[in-house]
Amino acid sequence: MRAVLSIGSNMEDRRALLGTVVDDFRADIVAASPIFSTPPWGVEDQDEFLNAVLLIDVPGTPLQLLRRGQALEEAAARRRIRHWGPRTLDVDIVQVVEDGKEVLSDDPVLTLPHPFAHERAFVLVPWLAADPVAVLRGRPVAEWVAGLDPADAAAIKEVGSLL
Ligand code: A4P
Ligand code: MG
Repeated sequence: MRAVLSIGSNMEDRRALLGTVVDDFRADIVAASPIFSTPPWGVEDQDEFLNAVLLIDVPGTPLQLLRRGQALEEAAARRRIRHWGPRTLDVDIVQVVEDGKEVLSDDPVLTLPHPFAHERAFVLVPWLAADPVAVLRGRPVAEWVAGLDPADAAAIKEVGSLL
């Protein structure tokens, strides 16, 4: 199964926290974006995030992958205080592709593709950097990026390497 992970942090040692995800998935990583600094989306009165995107090939089911990401969030001592609020580590599954087809799910436990990915510059810009030919909801990610508000896209700034 091929999956696209969006990882983010806006608390504590953000680079080290993103690094815990890289370490856990090291054997599965197909491609990785650089690290980007991104203005907070949704809830704006919080610190800047660091975000990145990983392409991975992993065994198991999408639900097992969700649990693996949640274990990393737990390990980062993540507290769910506020929806869309500050977090030590967020691991979201943006997309799963099985047998060349995008897996679709409207289950609230695991919604696929991620319901907001196509409108989030902090997901789309890193994803395009990791995979220039990526497709989301049948449309090239390059086109989703081109359709973003230019100010939102320009606010996503590369700040270093993830790997
Ligand atoms: N869930 C359903 N589908 C998925 C999926 N595809 N991937 C469920 C991951 N989880 C999924 O998530 C709530 C529930 O979503 C989980 O129990 C899971 O079963 P959560 O992470 O516990 O709660 P949350 O973070 O408050 O909500 P949510 O919806 O995950 O928030 P988002 O969408 O992750 O947004 N701005 C910038 N610049 N960068 C960011 O990374 N992140 C957020 C959080 C807001 N603003 C941001 C960023
Ligand atoms: Mg999340």
